[in-house]
Amino acid sequence: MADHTGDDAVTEEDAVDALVAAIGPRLSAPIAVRRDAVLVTGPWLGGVSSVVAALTKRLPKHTFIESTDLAAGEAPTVVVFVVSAVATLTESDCMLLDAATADTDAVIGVVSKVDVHRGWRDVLAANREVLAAHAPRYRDVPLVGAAALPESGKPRVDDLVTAVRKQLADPDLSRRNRLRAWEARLRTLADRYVRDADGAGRRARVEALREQRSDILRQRRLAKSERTIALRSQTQQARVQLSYFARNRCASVRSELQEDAGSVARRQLPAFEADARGRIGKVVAEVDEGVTTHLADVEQSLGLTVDPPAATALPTIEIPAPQLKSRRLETRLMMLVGAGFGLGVALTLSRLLAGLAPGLTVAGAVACAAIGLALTVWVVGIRGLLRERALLDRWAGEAATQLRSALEQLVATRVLAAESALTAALGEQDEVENARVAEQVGVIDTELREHAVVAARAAAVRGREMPTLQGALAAIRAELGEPAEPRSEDAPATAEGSTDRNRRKPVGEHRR
Ligand SMILES: Nc1nc2c(ncn2[C@@H]2O[C@H](COP(=O)(O)OP(=O)(O)OP(=O)(O)O)[C@@H](O)[C@H]2O)c(=O)[nH]1
Ligand SMILES: [Mg+2]
Repeated sequence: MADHTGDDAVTEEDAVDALVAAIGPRLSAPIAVRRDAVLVTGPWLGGVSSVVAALTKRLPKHTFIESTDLAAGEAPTVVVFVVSAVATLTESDCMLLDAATADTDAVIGVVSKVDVHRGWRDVLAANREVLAAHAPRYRDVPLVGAAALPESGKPRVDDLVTAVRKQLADPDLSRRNRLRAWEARLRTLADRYVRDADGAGRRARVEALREQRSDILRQRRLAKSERTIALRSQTQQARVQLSYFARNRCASVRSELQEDAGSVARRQLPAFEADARGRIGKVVAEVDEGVTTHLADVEQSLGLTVDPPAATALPTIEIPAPQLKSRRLETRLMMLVGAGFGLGVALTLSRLLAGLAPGLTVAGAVACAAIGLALTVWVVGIRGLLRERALLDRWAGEAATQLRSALEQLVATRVLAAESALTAALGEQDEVENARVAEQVGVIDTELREHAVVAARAAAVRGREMPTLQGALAAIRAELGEPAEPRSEDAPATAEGSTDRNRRKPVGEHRR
């Protein structure tokens, strides 16, 4: 730089550093390294390269570079921002300008290609308004028109050269640039404190955790009631189906036995009872087995394992043997009636025979008596058999009734036992599930508490560091001649603090 020595610049920068250090001794200095060069930059196709070429030609003692020549962490001494005169500045152009001038206070705005755009003065005036509205620091930025590479004639860059010379000759340049670099640095720090305390990412995570937590608890409650209902309805259904099965088997054994009793022959009479008892025993075993199978299915469908019930003796049907040979009085009466009937038949026959063949009296009488006797024996026998069949029929009916009540009791007892065993197993499984869910919720709660602690810590850091930062920023702005407008971070700082407190509270509330 022609107009001041490097030593001067260092002294001025030190003075600025001392000013900030007086307010915040622990504030870390800007990291940007000042490069003795003029940065020419601007939006795409604005005419940057042409301006660099023209300026290099006109001011050969100075270095003019494009943004690609600038290493990371380097800051130029002056920024020349070139936009075409074809249109006014857009919001994205302003953002590009902000980025280029973050650490450099000296800025010159150039409206290029003025040789072809006749209305460039209007564009320039409009740009001035846009810049002033964008940020106070651009209010007094020098704006010039230029044609670095006109379609015809000589380049028109005199105004630009004058403006660049003036900026480079400004004795205050180093100080202003250092102040601007400090401002950028402090703003970054303040933004970081606000961002940390605000913690958008953390807040999203906390939201997600809360949702997950209530999901887990809700699902647990739902699963529990679903399983209880399933158990109740399945056992209820088992009770109904098994009772129906038992009654059905009873009814069919009753009709079988009664059918047999109705057609039993005299020879089979003694075996009937034993046979019937055998069949009844089989039905009891069959129903018992049916109950076992059905209950095992219920267990399986509920996904529960239950210890098999202690083997209990099958119910026995206690019914006295049928009274087949007892009623003597009735037998005697039957004999008497039968004898009368036989005698009657014998007498009628002998009369008839005497009328037809009078010669055969003796032989006829003997034959008639024999026929009468045979009829008597037959009638008495048939009557006895019918009576015994009726007895057996009644006996079978009673036995079936007893069987039915015994089976109903069997079903009721076994289903009840199974229900209580299943309920107990369900209770155990619930315990295990509860423990698992409690562990999951515990992990979530721990993370929520950690987030709350981190948020509180970040808010505390912001609360502690912000006043110093803002004091330093205000001092720097005053030095740069800018209004000390209240920064947008101030307002949310306290509001956020209280929000954080409110947010933390439910973590404890949720813990049950
Ligand atoms: N009429 C006229 N055209 C110009 C002028 N300056 C540059 N141009 C034209 O504008 C176009 C872009 O010029 P550059 O200097 O390459 O612009 P740049 O901003 O470096 O472009 P990129 O690096 O491609 O973004 C070229 O076609 C130039 O001929 C000027 O003063 N007048
Ligand atoms: Mg270029």
